[in-house]
Amino acid sequence: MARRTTTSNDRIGEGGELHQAPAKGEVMTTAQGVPMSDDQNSLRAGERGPTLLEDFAMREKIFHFDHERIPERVVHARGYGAHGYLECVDPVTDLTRAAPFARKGKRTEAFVRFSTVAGNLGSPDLARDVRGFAVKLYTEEGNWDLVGNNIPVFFIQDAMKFPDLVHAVKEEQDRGWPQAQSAHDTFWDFISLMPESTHMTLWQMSDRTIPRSFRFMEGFGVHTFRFVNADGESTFVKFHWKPRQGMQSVVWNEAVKINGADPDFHRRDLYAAIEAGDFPQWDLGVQVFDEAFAEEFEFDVLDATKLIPEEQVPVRVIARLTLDRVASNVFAETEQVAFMTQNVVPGIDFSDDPLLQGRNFSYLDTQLKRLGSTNFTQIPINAPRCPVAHFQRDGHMQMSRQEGRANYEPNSLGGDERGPRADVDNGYTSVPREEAGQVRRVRSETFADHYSQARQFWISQTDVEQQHIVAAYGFELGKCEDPAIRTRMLGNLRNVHEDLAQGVADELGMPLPEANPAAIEPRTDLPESAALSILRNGPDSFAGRKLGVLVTAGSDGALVKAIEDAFTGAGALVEYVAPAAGPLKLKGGRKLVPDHAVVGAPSVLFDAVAVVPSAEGAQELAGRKTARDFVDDAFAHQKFLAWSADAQPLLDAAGVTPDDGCPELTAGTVAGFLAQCAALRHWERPVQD
Ligand code: HDE
Repeated sequence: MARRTTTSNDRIGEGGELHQAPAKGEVMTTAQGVPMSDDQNSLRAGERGPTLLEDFAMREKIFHFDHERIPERVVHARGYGAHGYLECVDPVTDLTRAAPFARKGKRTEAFVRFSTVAGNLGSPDLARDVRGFAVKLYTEEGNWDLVGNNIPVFFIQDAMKFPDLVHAVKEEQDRGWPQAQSAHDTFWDFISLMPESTHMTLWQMSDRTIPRSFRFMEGFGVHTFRFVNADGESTFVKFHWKPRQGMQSVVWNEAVKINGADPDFHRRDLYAAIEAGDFPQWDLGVQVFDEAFAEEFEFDVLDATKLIPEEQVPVRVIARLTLDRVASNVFAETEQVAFMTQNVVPGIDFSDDPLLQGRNFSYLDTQLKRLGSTNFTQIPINAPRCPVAHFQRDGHMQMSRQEGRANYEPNSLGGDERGPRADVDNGYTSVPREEAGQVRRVRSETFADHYSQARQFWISQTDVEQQHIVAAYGFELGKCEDPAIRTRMLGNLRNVHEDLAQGVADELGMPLPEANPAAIEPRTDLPESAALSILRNGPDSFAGRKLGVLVTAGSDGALVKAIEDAFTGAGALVEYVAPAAGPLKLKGGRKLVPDHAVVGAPSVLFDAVAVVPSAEGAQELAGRKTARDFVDDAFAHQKFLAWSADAQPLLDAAGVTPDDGCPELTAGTVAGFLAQCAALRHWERPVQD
């Protein structure tokens, strides 16, 4: 029932309890539809006597409540979803007959779920972790799920090792911690013994795993798939999601603090952006290549620990994804949505990537375990939007009243009694392909180079990004209790790049060990790839970002208005932070209701800050730790920090000496501040840790 205040139709019961009248004439019922007369009191014998077994209404209510939880996802438990659509911008009918790409402007309904991997359902959003990027497309030829991540490579090459990887990263079994973290012994123990994981750990230790929000990260299908056209011709394809908002991450110290200040930071961000009409968008791009390219490429295109540099096979944008509607019920939609890699449609097919093959096997099991019935495809969020007709029958929670007489095929009954038949010409057909070889448990030699692309990733990063990677390895390995794990990991990193290994060794205060033996001598000739860097692919404006404005009673109303107009005019969000949550009056008379009290809104929640208190307000804030931290953290996190002359005492108390990223604000300098903010961070400011 909707929350509301009491109305004249509400009644007070004999015990003084409130009985609310129904909204919109809607009467509360039991699950069987029986109207309820009382939702406050159980049925009892005598005013102070025992509750009766006869109370079917209470029994039913509590029975249902007791069974509300379903098992969370074994990985990717923590996630958040939204609805939207995919719009074709470049029909590629020569490459694929997949329905979404049939013609320019064609829209296909979509549901997307973003997630972290390791943490449980209630874990914080800013854990250092890979993000899931799972897209369900409800095409007219069935559901197509692209169940990807925000990193284009993976930790392992063969599905056989997935349970080991997940066991290693999850809480340690003998102690039950740490939650949502890879910074512990079992994870790095496993990784240090798995050279094939090295490339992925470079991505994992980069800022890719602490995204500013889901809106500002890339997504990847990871595996090589196939496109198949109407003539049955196939090509290989890799899928990319490119955020039209540009890429952006936070810094580690900030991530740690966001987790405390707002553990729901990412889900709140997505919800708020969509509700504000600032719909996030991604370009869907494809790298298309043929068998000949696959043969000549330096690595095996079936190896999920490798990527194909965009410089080698450019990304062609074919569609645009827009998220324009939040889920109306998180359990019904985000929790019950069942993604499966094996959900493909005519025009899409698999490659022999052993990780993908294993996934295709796995995802059906997990849905049965979590959703409890083979009929999970009938839950509205999972149900295809096109007609469904088959002879699958019955099972728990069957919602479909399948009509007609025959529930088998072949049958000879006529008319509607007969039921559906397969369509030889247009039904889904797997690409005919030759497969041969001995049946063996084996890893192809072509998968054996574990370090060359890791090195390519490293040399493609800017200095700032390299420093962050070194610091992240230092932090994570520093959390390991067993020194042998650190040594082994450093031995792996020596195979990637000496600067990286030395940097991490310095962070750990350890000497560099010998390089670990490598199955194949790492290559040093792979060129830099600009596409691998976040900072080289950032936004060109502050649109979609959030400015935190620290105000007090008596702040200069004209200056506050100039800031608000400039930033909201540029598509940014402005939120006000004040000493307390109650309304205050600015100089000039405007009454302002702040969005936050400073105690609950540290500057980590904003992309840039403006500190514009009154002179008196600045004195008062200078005496408050939360206000000093607001300023100090913004500065330490290399944010743009603008201030009015009256703010000086607060800056002094916070120990901040303004640099080029800290312009003094007057009505005339607001535009310059806004322009500066497009760079998102003043990376030139020395790091403080
Ligand atoms: Fe998953 N994965 N995975 N995975 N995965 C699941 O399915 C699995 C892998 C990914 O928002 C589970 O419904 C195996 C790679 C995402 O609901 C489970 C293997 C990639 C999501 C499962 C992999 C992913 C999942 C858990 C190795 C990136 C969340 C709950 C062979 C390309 C989807 C569920 C959502 C979820 C198994 C490897 C991405 C258990 C066995 C590689 C984004 O079925």
